[in-house]
Amino acid sequence: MKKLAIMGAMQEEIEPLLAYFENVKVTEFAKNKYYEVNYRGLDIVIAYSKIGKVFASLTASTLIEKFGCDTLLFSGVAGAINPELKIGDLIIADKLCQHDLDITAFGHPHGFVPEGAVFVETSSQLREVAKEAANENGLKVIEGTIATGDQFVHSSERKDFIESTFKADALEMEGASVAVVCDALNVPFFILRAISDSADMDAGFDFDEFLKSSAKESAEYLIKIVDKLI
Ligand code: 3QA
Repeated sequence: MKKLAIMGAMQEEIEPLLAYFENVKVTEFAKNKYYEVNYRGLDIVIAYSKIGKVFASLTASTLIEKFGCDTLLFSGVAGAINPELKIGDLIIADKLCQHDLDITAFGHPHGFVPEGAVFVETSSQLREVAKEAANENGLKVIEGTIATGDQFVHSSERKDFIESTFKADALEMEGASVAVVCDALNVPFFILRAISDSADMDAGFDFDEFLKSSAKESAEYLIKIVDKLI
């Protein structure tokens, strides 16, 4: 690994990282800010994309193609589907899908378009390092499927659809698009999230309440993983 990308979607998701690293150099590009640091000899570029798949794809592509990052780690929050996941719990994606990608009118499964795939897998090496870091620090992490779509899910109907269609454990709005970009550009990546809500009726309320604390859980664990990668 020569240069590491760390991304989030919202400012709150990368704030704890920017607070942790020192001597941050800011570069503006494509209406966004990129934060470059050197941490224990490793060059790292940090950015938040703004919400949703389009912005996340732009940022992931920029981190790789413009800044030359060759590994990408995502840190942020997610809505829980798997009832084992409570607010503050950590999930690392083994694979991701786009729950709102729908050309079923032509007989294709949900989440599929020609020459694509329903699921994109994350790097098993990075997952192994993440699991070691979790063990060493006494953290419980669930490994599972994350479903991504351009919707803040706050109803049991939508949640049940995503659960039954993709067997997803958690949902959010960026992971799968980052996965598609990294997979296409051959960059090993992982998607880490801490639960902020349960994507149900109370989701809006819970999200506002737990965004900061859950984003911090995710970021603190991510730093432990980075320490192991160095
Ligand atoms: C939600 C953030 C988006 O980047 C996806 C949080 C947590 N719970 C979710 C849920 N459904 C979908 N995604 C999530 N992130 C953006 S809306 C709030 C914006 O506040 C993961 C996620 N239930 C803006 C203040 O006006």
